[in-house]
Amino acid sequence: MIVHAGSILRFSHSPSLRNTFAAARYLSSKPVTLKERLSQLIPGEIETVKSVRAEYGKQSFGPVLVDQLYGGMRGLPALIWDGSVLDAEEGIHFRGKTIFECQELLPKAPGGLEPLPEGLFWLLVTGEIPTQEQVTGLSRDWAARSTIPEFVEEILDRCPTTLHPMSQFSMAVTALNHDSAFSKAYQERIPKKEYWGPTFEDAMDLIAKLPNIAGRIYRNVFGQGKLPAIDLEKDYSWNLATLLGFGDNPGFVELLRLYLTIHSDHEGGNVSAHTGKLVGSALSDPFLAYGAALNGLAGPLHGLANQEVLIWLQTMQANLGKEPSDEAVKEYIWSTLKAGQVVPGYGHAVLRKTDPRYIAQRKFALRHMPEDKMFQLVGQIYNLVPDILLEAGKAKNPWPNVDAHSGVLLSHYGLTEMQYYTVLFGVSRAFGVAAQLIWDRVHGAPLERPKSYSTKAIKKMFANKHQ
Ligand code: FAM
Repeated sequence: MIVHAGSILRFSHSPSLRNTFAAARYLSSKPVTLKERLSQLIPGEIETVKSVRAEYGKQSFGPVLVDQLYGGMRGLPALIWDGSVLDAEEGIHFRGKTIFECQELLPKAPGGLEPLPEGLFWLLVTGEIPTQEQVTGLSRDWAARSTIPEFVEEILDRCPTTLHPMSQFSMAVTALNHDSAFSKAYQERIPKKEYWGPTFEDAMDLIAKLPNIAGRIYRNVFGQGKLPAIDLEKDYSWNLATLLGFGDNPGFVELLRLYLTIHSDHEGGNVSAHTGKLVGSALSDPFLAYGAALNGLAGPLHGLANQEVLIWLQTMQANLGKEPSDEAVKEYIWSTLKAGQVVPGYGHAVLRKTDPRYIAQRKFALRHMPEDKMFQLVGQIYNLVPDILLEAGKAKNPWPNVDAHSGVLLSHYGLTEMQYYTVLFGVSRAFGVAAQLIWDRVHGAPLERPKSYSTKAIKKMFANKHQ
């Protein structure tokens, strides 16, 4: 039996027919593409949201405290984000799956051990683990869409090498809006229920074009010669590694697969993800929305922390030598705190345990570079920082986050230009933001518009209430 995707499209919200579909997927001569699978899932998901809103729409999450308005909205329930949920103790779950489950379940490259980020994107969009064939199809689709317009190349080529790579990155991504399918379709007044289609195309184009942008920035800024062409038969990470000049190093390519998978999404409230969603809610296309998200990722308390960690570690090594004693390292950590600075790579607004993204990278390092002195220093610091942060008494979470580790792995393979590290974070974070932008258009998510208050209004509101 050969069942074509299109023929069962209309019935896919019925569970029994979904099973029929699942079987058909394997019997069909052509694997179902991500867009076909998405269109099968949409009717059921729209019904689910309708029924959740009908049943629980008037339920309360509890009080909103004045402190939350002043305190960066910590813990304030405010957003829907389907791709991932962050548990304070267990860390990120992508569509219910931990990083370690993803490492086990997602398809790998031939001979590789790390998951292909293509598979993670499929999981973020559909909630399903794709087949190897589907992931290969996605690699090919992205490679075919990867060319960037000449004028974007020129914008990048004209940037001074002193302009931070993240500024160049956000500029180039924003400029991709020139060819936005959503923007064009909106001007042509397509009906609202069809918005998701061109948004999907833009999301796919966005992800596909990031390697050529990121590669060009790297080569322009750090003088590494001409950009090679994308290979249509290779996976996304191999191509990105090749554009950066590291494609012939299998260890680096594997690292990139892991890196792009674990940095992709961290639920909706972090600065980059929320910015993407917020800007997208104005019906700005995915390029404009993600350009804005990148500007948030470029802040030192968010994605730039990976650059900050390496600067901090290198300064420590320059001052204390390559194998400093615990006492010397402790003193260095205290001197950072006493100077009024944060210890980069430690602490988190939501997490209260060691970030599993840190653990995944540590396991990778133990397999590939146990003798690396900088890796050993990262391990030594891990044994010292938490007690010091607890003693200092301010940070709610004394444990390391993802950024405490990533730079050391990249620099081990020779990617030592730390000002560049957040660009790689930005390539990965596009996966999570893009997946949510698609679903926001499916559900017709409205313009975000929370209420703000002045301090005067707050004083007036509560002046006579608690006396
Ligand atoms: N070193 C020193 N002080 C710290 C600290 C750290 N690593 N983490 C938190 N604190 C301080 C914080 O600055 C604040 O001090 P003030 O009251 O004087 O403002 C206090 O402890 C309470 O902060 P918190 O409630 O524990 O954390 P926040 O939710 O306000 O902030 C972070 C969370 C991530 C911004 C903060 O932990 C931090 O600055 N860490 C270092 C920078 C970093 O690694 N960022 C990357 C985060 C990462 F997950 C990502 O987004 N990529």
